[in-house]
Amino acid sequence: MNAMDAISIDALSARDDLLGEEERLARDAVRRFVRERYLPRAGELYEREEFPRDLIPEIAELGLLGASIHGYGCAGMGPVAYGLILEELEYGDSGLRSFVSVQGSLAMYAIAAFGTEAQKQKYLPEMAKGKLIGCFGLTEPDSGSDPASMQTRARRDGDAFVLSGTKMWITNAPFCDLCVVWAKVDDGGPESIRGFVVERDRPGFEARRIHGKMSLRSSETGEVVLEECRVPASAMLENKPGLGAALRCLNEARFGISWGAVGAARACVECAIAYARERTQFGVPIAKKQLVQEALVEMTSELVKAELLALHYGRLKEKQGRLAPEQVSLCKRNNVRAALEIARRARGILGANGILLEYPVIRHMLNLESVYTYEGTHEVHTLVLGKALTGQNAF
Ligand code: TGC
Ligand code: FAD
Repeated sequence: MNAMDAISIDALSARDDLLGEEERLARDAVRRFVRERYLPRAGELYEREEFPRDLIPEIAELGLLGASIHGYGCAGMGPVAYGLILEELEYGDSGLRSFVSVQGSLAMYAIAAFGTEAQKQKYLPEMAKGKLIGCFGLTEPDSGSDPASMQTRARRDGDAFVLSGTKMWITNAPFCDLCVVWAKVDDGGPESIRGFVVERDRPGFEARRIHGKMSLRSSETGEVVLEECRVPASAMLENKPGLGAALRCLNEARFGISWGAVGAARACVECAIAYARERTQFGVPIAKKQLVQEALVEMTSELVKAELLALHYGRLKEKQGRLAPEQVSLCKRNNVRAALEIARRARGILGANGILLEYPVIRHMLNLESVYTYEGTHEVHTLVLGKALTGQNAF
């Protein structure tokens, strides 16, 4: 085949044929934004550990904040359109997608699904406009995969609650306006867990930036310290007490991550193919070598499978209104692992150039290490599925 005749990944997967017009339009708008506004700065932002806060108004203008929520100024997109926009954002960088996931699928979703009408009216329209930024505080220094062991407490005191505890690894915390904090009420156990919308200017609330991450560097991560932080009783969400509500928010975000990972993987495959066609060794482009072709074919097959898996579950979610948690686990686990392996193989194909920020591959590879861990580690999702298949709890 002449090099000019090469088939594109899109032509191979033919996924576009399965998308509706509106889904393609939403995808294309975000694709343009990411390529024109984010990618030219991606390496520099990564190097400087900086999230581009100046882009928030444009992200909001595109309708990407709380995009799958209906009403309250949100775009009300279907699951597939929502997935596609996250895929395009993560083609840019996992940190860009994380910002949107945490704002929409975690903080806004928690308020939309479990908030009082007054909380929804107060927060959601401003969050959709990007005027208020939210974060989601579940993880703690001693409580990661096992959030039921959280130590954060909300003590009832008249018509207020007093929150004490530390939340760790909280995306968007350094510049948040509010945090959805999950806490055990009074002396209760996991069955007493409630969500609280805590505004940043409450005395006793502090968000400290975590520096020195070698992954997801262009996402700002922080520690949220609550020291006798008093909030009105009206800050409490109306969730059924227990861990289930927080996990329902995670289902939304995990679904989006399954799509996002595909975007990161696609950026890596495209880069590896282009590089292999250009890079000459032993007198010919390395693309002429069978081992390189085998790697590119494996990467592309895994990418197309991941794309189609996300689309399948997206259509199912559209039809049924929800997915079973095990289906979300299967999709997140498969797609993130596939993306990480694709990124590692792409890194190899680029040789020494593969470690330069000039190419997107090392950035994606390092980012995906976080994606593998957050929103339920790969092992947690293995155990969720293992339990579902065998009926045996192996946590
Ligand atoms: P378990 O006893 O199994 O369940 C407690 C209650 O929750 C219900 N439930 C779920 N509900 C909805 N969706 C799910 N996925 C659910 N899983 C369980 C369950 O039915 C039960 O309800 P009820 O009414 O009977 O009380 O809970 P467990 O304590 O044994 O834990 C289960 C486990 C380990 C799977 C769960 O704790 C878990 O998923 N751990 C991982 C923690 C995690 O993912 N943390 C993520 C933090 S946020 C984040 O990482 C953001 S990064 C975002 C970004 O930057 O993009
Ligand atoms: P641990 O739970 O300590 O796990 C360590 C290792 O042990 C892992 O390999 C794990 O799979 C394994 N392990 C644990 N339990 C078992 C078991 N039963 N069987 C077998 N293996 C097991 N959290 C939030 O609440 N909000 C956020 O916005 C947020 N953003 C994040 C952003 C970044 C960049 C990162 C890295 C994390 C973020 N997190 C956030 C936290 C994330 O959800 C946790 O890191 C994750 O849940 C894992 O917890 P841990 O890091 O404490 O690991």
